[in-house]
Parts: sequence; structure tokens; C-alpha cells
Amino acid sequence: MSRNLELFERAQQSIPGGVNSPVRAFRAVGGTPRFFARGEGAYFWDADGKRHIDYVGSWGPLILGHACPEVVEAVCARAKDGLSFGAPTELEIEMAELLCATVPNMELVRLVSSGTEATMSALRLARGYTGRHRIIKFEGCYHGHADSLLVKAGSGALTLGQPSSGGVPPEVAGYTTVLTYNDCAQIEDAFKQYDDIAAVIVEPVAGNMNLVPATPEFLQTLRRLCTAHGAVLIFDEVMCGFRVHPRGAQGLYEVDADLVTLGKVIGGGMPVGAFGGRREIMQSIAPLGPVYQAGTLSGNPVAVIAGLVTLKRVLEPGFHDALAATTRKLVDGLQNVAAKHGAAFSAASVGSMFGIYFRAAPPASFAEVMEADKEAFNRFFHAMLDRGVYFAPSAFEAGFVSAAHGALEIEATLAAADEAFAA
Ligand code: KE4
Repeated sequence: MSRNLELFERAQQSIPGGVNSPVRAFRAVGGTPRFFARGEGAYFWDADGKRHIDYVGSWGPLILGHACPEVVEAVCARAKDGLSFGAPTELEIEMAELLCATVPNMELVRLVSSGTEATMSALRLARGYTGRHRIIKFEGCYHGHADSLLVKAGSGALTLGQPSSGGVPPEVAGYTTVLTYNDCAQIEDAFKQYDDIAAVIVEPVAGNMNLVPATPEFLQTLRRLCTAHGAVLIFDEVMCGFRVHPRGAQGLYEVDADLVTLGKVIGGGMPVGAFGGRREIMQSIAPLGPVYQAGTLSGNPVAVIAGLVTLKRVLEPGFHDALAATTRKLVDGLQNVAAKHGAAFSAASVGSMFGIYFRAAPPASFAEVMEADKEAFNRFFHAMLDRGVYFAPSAFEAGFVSAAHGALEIEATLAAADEAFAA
């Protein structure tokens, strides 16, 4: 029996579903989740010692690849001086200054330990700052698992077919209005209908219903309406930040957000999230203002050093363009191989995020994502997994390329895809 199956059966005795995050359970694609023992660069090895090329990268953080030597060395060295102090450190100032210098409109920023904490805090801040309660989100977008955001969410919630979670009181969910992504008319109507909108939160490049970039006019409309009505526009860049443009989605679209949430890449594989933006809004956060937010390990030096070393590499001149070019090679190659086999398949990329779709053209909306052939994706997923290529185990997730993926890995992936489509 495969060690993966052995471990999965054992894990289920003590962990719900055998996993610490639902999307890892392979429920959408079927089969046994792979338990990983070691990673290096673009590769990681499962419990059977089988090597895979990794296009998940821990769902985005590993933009430098697995076990990047400079990150690991920095973490080990820092750990020797203590793991956490529960008191301010100079490193946190360095990280905050780097984020404020890089992310447009980020005048003040608070570090937390996950993307969920970042978006949950940003929402509470927007509500406290405006004195209003309603938030607007978009179907298929996932912003972590805070109660107000688990309404028609994407990612694991969509993968498991339960986009609205149990356990969220109707009184709470009732303050969340869910609209259609990339639909300008609906958001116009919503601002006519509601006068209690505290915030609009959006993935400016959606990656949790698979990859679906916002249209420029959609983000421009959100900006115009939030400005006109005094609502806070929150760009949730936990996933797309530092992957779609050196200055994130605000840089890519040239649309200003009032608050930005970050995660994943800024921790480089260690637990770091952040929320920040205009000083006038951020000054409502404790201890300056009435909106409480806190965290035992927020900004701890071991996590921050991993993020700092990662970001310094990511922000080097040419890094973004080189990684975007590698990602385009993968996407173009997959489309060519699929076309050769006459498969109804398309792929797209924005920076180092990519999407693969079993439909003739990349989707521009949640409805179009849902038209894709999920069964075909599942067959492709397993055919590639058998050939040592690991895509996200869900048709509703974006994929990620790291700086450790080179021509060798792309060619090996395309060769595997050629066989997979033939099969
Ligand atoms: P975390 O709490 O998982 O660190 O971040 C939540 C989050 C917030 N915002 C966006 C745009 C996100 O993509 C995420 C987390 N993304 C998923 C992947 N689709 C995490 C993977 C998982 O849930 O295991």
C-alpha cells in the first residue's frame, strides 16, 4: 500500500478529513492526497519518495520555490536569537517600511499571521471607520474564512460545493451582499439600493474560482462608486499581491484601493499576513483608534525574516518580467499541446499566476468558470499527477510558477501534458 494512503487513513483518525485545510483533501478530484516529505526548488517528494513538479507552491507563498537556501538560512540564523518576543522588533519596522514603499496608497500597515486575519481585520476596520455594516463581495471570490466572508465564497468552499458555510448566523450573513464579478451594472444598482455599505472587497485578479482577472472598467467602477458613497474599497491581494505586478494589482490596473490585504508571498512560506492603506483609515485601529485587532505572533521575527528575504528577491529589477515570461511559456505550451489533441482546453496567466480551463476560451465570469468540464479537469489532474506534475487539486484554483521553475521543468510538464491529453 502507498505510504500516502497509509498516512491518509491514519490522519483521518485524529484530524477532520485528515487535513488541516479542506482543499488539500482531494475531494473534488478524488483519490488519495499526497503527503509531502521534502521540497527543493520547483520539486517536492511525496511519502512514497515520488518526485513532482509543484505548481501549487503552498497556494502561492513559494514564489522562490521550495526550501530556497537564502530564505532557509535567514530563518535558521534568526531563530537562534529567539522565535518570538511578543514585543516590538526592528525587523517589523523594516517589513512595514518595505510594504509602504512598494504597495501604492499603503501609508500604515499592520502585520498579522494569515490572509484570513488580514481580511477579517480590514473589514472590521472599514465598518468601524464608516460606522456602516454592509459589505459587498463577489461570487467565486474567497477572502479567507471569517464569518462575513463565507457567503458564496470560492476556493475550498466552492471546491466542496458548499459556497456558504454552516455556522454563520443569518444576522451576520445578512450584512454581506454578494454580486457578480465583473458585472458593472449590478454594483451600480447595489449602491442605489443600499445606503449602509461600509466596504467593497474584491480579488482584483481572482484566483479562487480559478484565474479570472477583473476587467479594468469593473475596478474603475468600484473605485468611482466607493469614492462617491464614502465606502472603503479593499483590494484583497493575499494571492495576487507581488505576483501580478511589482506594485500589485493597483500597479497593474492603475486603480487606487483604500485598503490592501496581503499574505502568502510576504511570508515566503512562513505565517505572515498584512492589511494597510490610507493613514486616515488605518488610524482607527487600536491602540490609535476604537477598532480592536491583535495577535500573539503578529510580526514575529522568524516569520518576518522569511518574508523580507523573499520580497527583496521578488522586488529585484527583472524578477517579475522573467517569471511572467516563464509562466506564459507554460500556458502557451499547454494550449498548443491541447490543440494538437483537439481537446476543449484553454489557459491564461497574469504574472506568475495561471489558470487552466476545460472550455474553449478562458472564462471572464463565475458563470463561465462553471461551464468548464470538471470531469475532464479531474482526469487531466490525475493523468499529470501520475506523471509527476502536481497541479491544484481543484478546477477552482489558480496555479503558480516559481523562480525555481526553468525551461527543464516547463518542457517536462509539456511532455507529460502531451501524454495526458493523448490518454
Ligand atoms: P489564509 O487565511 O489561507 O492565509 O488566506 C485566506 C485568503 C484570503 N484571500 C485570498 C485572495 C486567498 O486566496 C486566501 C487563501 N487562498 C487559499 C487558496 N485558494 C488558501 C488555500 C487553503 O485554503 O488551504
